[in-house]
Amino acid sequence: QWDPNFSTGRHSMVHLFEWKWVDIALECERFLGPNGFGGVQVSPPNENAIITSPFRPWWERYQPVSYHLVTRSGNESEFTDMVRRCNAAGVRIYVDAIINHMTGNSVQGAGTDGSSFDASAKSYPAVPYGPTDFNDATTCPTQSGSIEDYQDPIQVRNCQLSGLLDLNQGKDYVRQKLADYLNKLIGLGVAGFRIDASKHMWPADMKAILDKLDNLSVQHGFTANARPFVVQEVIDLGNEAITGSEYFGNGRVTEFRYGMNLGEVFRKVNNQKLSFIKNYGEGWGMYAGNTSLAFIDNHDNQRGHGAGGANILTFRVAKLYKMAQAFMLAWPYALTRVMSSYYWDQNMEGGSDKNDWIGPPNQDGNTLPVTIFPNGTCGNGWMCEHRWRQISNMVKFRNVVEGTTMTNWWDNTENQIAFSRGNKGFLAINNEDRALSATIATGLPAGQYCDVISGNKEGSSCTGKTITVSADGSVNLSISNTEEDPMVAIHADAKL
Ligand code: LAG
Ligand code: CA
Repeated sequence: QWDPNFSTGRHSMVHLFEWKWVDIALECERFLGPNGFGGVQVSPPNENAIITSPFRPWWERYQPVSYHLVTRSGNESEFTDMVRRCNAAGVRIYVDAIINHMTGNSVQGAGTDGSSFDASAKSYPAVPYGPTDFNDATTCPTQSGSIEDYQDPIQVRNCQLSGLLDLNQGKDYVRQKLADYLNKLIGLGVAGFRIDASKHMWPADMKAILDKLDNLSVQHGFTANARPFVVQEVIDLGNEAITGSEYFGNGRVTEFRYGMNLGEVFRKVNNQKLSFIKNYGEGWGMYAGNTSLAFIDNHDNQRGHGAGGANILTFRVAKLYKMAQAFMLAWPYALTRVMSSYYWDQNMEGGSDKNDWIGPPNQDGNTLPVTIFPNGTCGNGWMCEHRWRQISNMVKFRNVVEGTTMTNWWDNTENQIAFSRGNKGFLAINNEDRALSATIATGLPAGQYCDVISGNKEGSSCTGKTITVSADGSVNLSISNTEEDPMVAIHADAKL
């Protein structure tokens, strides 16, 4: 299903990576709800392996032990309370569902809920799964049991990804266990799923699992017969045997080229220029917007995992990052997801980060709370990009301009661009090494507007720049390249 089931007037989601459920509940009530966010992608809520070497990496949560809802983000009652409170605040919850595999193939011990498991015996009694529930030499054609050739779809689906024990979703028993887990979450009020490692499951098996899912919970405010939202994580850069389009029938697909190409454009690598993105999206060979999820970075590629490479923009290059986020949120393409990260010290050696495993801010493995400073930024190592004014105000912009098309494209043939969204909104970006100075059509009614990049509209005044749209709908813009944020955004709800 492609529709995120947002409540009315909301059009973007945020990934609160590694946040605790108690903090997400608070964030829905104090920030996300009031600021027009539609939903939250949460970290995997099911029991995972406890990895101690390295110490409690973020990626231990991608090694399931059972479907008990106990992790370092919280327990089942905290999860239940979070979903209820977020729904009440108008914010949906989407679960990162790890259903391709269980733990690494040689780990054993106890998971985050104390359940024992032994990967070498393919034994997960708390589900329970046993040896016959996994792919083996009869289904995976490689000697090693691992994926060796990404041009062979059978290997990619039936062999082990990164040495993770690969479930056989061809078996009805496995399908039912997975569906039971997802249905439990639906019963608690979640609105849908990000399906991890979707490329590594057969689209028909995925469909068989999704067909077993219940409708969304009417008690939690969903309309009758609403189906769970699905975004399938498929890394498809166009050079493998498997394409994301094989999965469109099941739901949306992650569009990894979106953030990768946009990173190159804003960094001006390979002679890329902002003026080239006037047909960004389908015009660049990406998936149709109504079947895709767009994002600038995700939890993998912001630390060199997954796909996208070194040009991915993250909070570390804040100026470019905010410009790219503003473009994405203003641009009429796809469903948009904003990343919200925690800080870690990088240790780059030979182009890769030796610290790419570091888990969330913690004390002895217990995740620290997200604290909020009086100015609205976050403490304890939480980056909270979604709270950066330039980003949260563009989430609001996207809500305001929903339903309009892109009009009045303007560029200087290089790295200065501007465009409107019908008569509702206007964005200009200067990524040049010199000032932008031009008179540009905005499509907006004449009047004074608050620039939501440099400030907020408070009452009838603006804490940032005031922008005047003249009688003919044009604006006389001058944006210095040395500004903290060399861009301007105005919209109908920011009229003074
Ligand atoms: C994903 N999408 O398809 C996730 O977005 C990604 O974060 C997951 O990998 C991956 N699929 C499997 O769910 C992450 C880390 C891996 C990590 C894995 C399992 O990127 O580095 O593998 O989670 O924890 C780790 C080690 C490997 C080892 C493996 C098994 O890094 O060296 O082979 O565990 O022991
Ligand atoms: Ca698989």
